[in-house]
Amino acid sequence: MAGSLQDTPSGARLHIGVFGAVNSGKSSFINAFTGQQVSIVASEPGTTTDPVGKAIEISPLGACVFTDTAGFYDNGALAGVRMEKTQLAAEKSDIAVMVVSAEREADDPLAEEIRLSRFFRKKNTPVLWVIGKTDLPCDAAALAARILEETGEEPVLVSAMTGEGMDLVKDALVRKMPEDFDARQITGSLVSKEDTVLLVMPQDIQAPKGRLILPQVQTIRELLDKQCIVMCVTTEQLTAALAALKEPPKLIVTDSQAFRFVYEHKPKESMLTSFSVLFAAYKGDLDYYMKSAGQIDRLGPGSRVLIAECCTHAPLTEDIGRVKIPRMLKKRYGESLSVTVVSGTDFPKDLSDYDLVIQCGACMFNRKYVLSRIQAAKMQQAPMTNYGVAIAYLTGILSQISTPLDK
Ligand SMILES: Nc1nc2c(ncn2[C@@H]2O[C@H](COP(=O)(O)OP(=O)(O)OP(=O)(O)O)[C@@H](O)[C@H]2O)c(=O)[nH]1
Ligand code: SF4
Ligand SMILES: [Mg+2]
Repeated sequence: MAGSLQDTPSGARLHIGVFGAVNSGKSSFINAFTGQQVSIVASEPGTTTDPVGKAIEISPLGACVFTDTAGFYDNGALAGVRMEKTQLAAEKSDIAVMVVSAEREADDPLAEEIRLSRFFRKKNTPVLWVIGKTDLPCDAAALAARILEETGEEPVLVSAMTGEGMDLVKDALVRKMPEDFDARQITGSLVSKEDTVLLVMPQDIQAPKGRLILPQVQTIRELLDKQCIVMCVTTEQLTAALAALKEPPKLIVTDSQAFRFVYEHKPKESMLTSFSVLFAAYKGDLDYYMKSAGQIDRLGPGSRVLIAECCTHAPLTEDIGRVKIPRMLKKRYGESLSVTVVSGTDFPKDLSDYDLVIQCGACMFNRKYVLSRIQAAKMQQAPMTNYGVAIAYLTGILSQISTPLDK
């Protein structure tokens, strides 16, 4: 999802996925709740075929993405493919809204709804049950009682047609909002108010002309919000910047490429970390990534490594995942070490074919989605690290890095 510099990046927004049977009124619900025409509505079942995401600001929830999905109980030829995409949207959701039409009978087993809600429970994803189309002459109260009995959750009764109940949905979503959602910080407790932070940001081909890359922008913004004193330099200006400061900076954050140089030139009082390690902690499970990085030493000729990208971006010539990391690993263990690259939905369910999984930086994705991949790896006891941590480990600098886990 391309956004302007003014937008909150998609990965930092609250992802609200809307799920339910075909024709249950999911698209109408999103349109009515957001007050916008996000999705096409039709009486034909199976109208929404691909997940549709809409970035929107909703007070007091803040920056959200609503994702409309293809419904369950679709008998069409493409139902399997559609359900896989719906499942992927489920993995990304911070909160799930389960829409059930009031037209459903109270003794309907709601099989798919219950199955998906169990999946959400396992992931600790809050589910808000919504009974829609309550303007129709149906026994919504009996259906609500049945859902409560089955799930322990009290559904909110709404009508997209009249707008009834939408305020209750908003209140319920605020209550369901994961407690730590806004509290997560990129720099954690490494710095606080009035600390000086020096950012070393070599401007290479990753950054389009006139722009900064997203992790740099997000870090600067967070440090300003924390009322830190922020100074940004390219590698060449590091020494001059340090000389201009009365005292050494509390923290230096550098691009991984310049880590060795910065490490050798920094004042000993300053903590040092890298953008990629900060983001590994912000977006994933740094502890597991760091432990799994040790697996790199246990690889050998013939080992199998999976590079898992989240999206299908156009690869750069010096692509970290496709070029740099495979080159570093093969230099160590020879050409017989095999590297498989998968993107997006191709992430394999069975990881037993691989000795190590290396996850991308997930710049376009939210924490929930990355954690769902880490969870899958942990359940199979598959070591999983990420680009930033793997590079820091391979270049021997991981042990010298300050991380938000240190405190
Ligand atoms: N009376 C009434 N009809 C509704 C309401 N919400 C949706 N509908 C109707 O139900 C039908 C299906 O609505 P959609 O919003 O397209 O349902 P959906 O769940 O997105 O359907 P798929 O994308 O096909 O899975 C349409 O004919 C809507 O007009 C409502 O609150 N009241
Ligand atoms: S780091 Fe991952 S999400 Fe970001 S562009 Fe690369 S593959 Fe896509
Ligand atoms: Mg729809």
